[in-house]
Amino acid sequence: MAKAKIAKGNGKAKSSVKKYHNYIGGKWVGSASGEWFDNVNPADTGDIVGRFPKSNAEDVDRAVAAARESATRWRRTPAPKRAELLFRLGEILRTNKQRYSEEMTREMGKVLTETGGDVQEAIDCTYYTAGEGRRLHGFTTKAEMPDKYAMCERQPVGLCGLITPFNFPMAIPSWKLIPALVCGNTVVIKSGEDVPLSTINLVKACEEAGIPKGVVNVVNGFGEAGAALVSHDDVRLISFTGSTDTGRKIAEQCARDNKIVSLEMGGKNAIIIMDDADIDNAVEGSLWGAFGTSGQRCTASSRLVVHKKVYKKFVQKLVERVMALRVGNGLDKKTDVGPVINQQAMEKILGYIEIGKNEDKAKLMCGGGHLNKGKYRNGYFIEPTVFADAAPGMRISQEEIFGPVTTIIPFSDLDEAIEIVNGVKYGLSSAIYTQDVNRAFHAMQELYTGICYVNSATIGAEVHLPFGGTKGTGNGHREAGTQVLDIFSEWKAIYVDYSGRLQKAQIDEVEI
Ligand code: UN1
Repeated sequence: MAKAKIAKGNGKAKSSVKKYHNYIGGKWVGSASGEWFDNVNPADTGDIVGRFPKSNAEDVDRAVAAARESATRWRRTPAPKRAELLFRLGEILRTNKQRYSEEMTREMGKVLTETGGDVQEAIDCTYYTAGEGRRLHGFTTKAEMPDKYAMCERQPVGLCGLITPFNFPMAIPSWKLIPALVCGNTVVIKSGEDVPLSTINLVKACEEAGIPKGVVNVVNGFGEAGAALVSHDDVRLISFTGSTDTGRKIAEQCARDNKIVSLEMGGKNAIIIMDDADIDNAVEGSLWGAFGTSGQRCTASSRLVVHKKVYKKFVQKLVERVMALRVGNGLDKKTDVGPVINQQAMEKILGYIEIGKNEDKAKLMCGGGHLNKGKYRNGYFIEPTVFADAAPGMRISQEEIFGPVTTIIPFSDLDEAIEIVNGVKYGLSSAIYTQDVNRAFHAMQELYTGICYVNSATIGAEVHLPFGGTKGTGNGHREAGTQVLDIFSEWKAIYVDYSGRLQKAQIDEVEI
């Protein structure tokens, strides 16, 4: 996934711009350095959404100290009681869904229906995961010695550092925060620098729900704050979603410090369209999978692998639909595709379009341009772009672009298609359109990804199923579902000997 590295802002900020704060130990505070950064609307860079504290290691230190201080009380709060507060949080999120969605579109760019979906995903995650407060099942088993009891239970891992990206500004923080809390951990969140307001909205809701001071802390800022969190001695776990480059550095640091680390990084997801597919349905799915969120999803359908027998028809229908997409400000109800997140992302995406045209020499079917005139002049807009006749090894077929660009690759036999889909360094999501149950099951078995869809695009994961990928996408963990509990809790095996004497497992003979 692409990750912003530069501060947004065009110097037009006025003193009337609203200031937001870090949340540390239950207090809303500025940064230790007194510095601020602007959160700019990517559809209109003259619109400053808010001003946020630019935090450094000192702010992180204070947030970690607050999280440490509240750890024992929170850990000892019974899990069903922790969950009650989370259910209350779910209610607050539901009540404010509209406002959160509008503010999210303003800071992030994606269209209102999608930011509504983002907030809804946070609501779903909160209700679903809060339910775990009354489960968090352990198990009992039989001990090998008489008069001895054996059982296993989950315990919190401790202090968690959560580092979140820009593309799902409330959903992804909730995927990390809610399970961390239900398991009894305290947290410090480093918000995504392009979308800090949605994290602040989530955390204000936590405050309103009555989650005790110090349990949830937020520092806003850039890589400096993130790096300080990752290397802090009192942080036990880092959960990160973002670019593969940053993820690798985090993993290296965590390995040196022996911290638990969960990573969710890039994707180069593909849809297979078989010759027996319902072509209109496959076109709809491809359009949504490739251009929803302006292609800025880890799960975006950035490759369409199409059977030669239906290739011409599919390409023609898809291109027709792509050319009709309306690009614009996500707050405008008529917009289909919003801007990309910032200047750096835009340059990277336009760079890949150049690679597609020149180095790779794929066929540009539509789009390819930077929209920078008229209503587009103050935003980061790119025309929805389709490349066809691409080879599987081309850079545009292999590397994550994270923008409104998709690449069509022809094939002639299902196993060849599966090889193409699996032939990248990532393994997040895959899909197949076919009416043939045998082909569908063969693909479900052979596609080596963490998520797989049949007759649907590569996006649209639901919160009660595990989310994550194979190979370069992650490091073996899964968020969401009940599987996420394995990130935020550790198993404790407990033996109770009620024989009243020393019994040596593996050594004493037991009379039968
Ligand atoms: C992402 O792709 O970065 O599956 C997260 C989906 C969303 C989450 C996507 N529920 O499309």
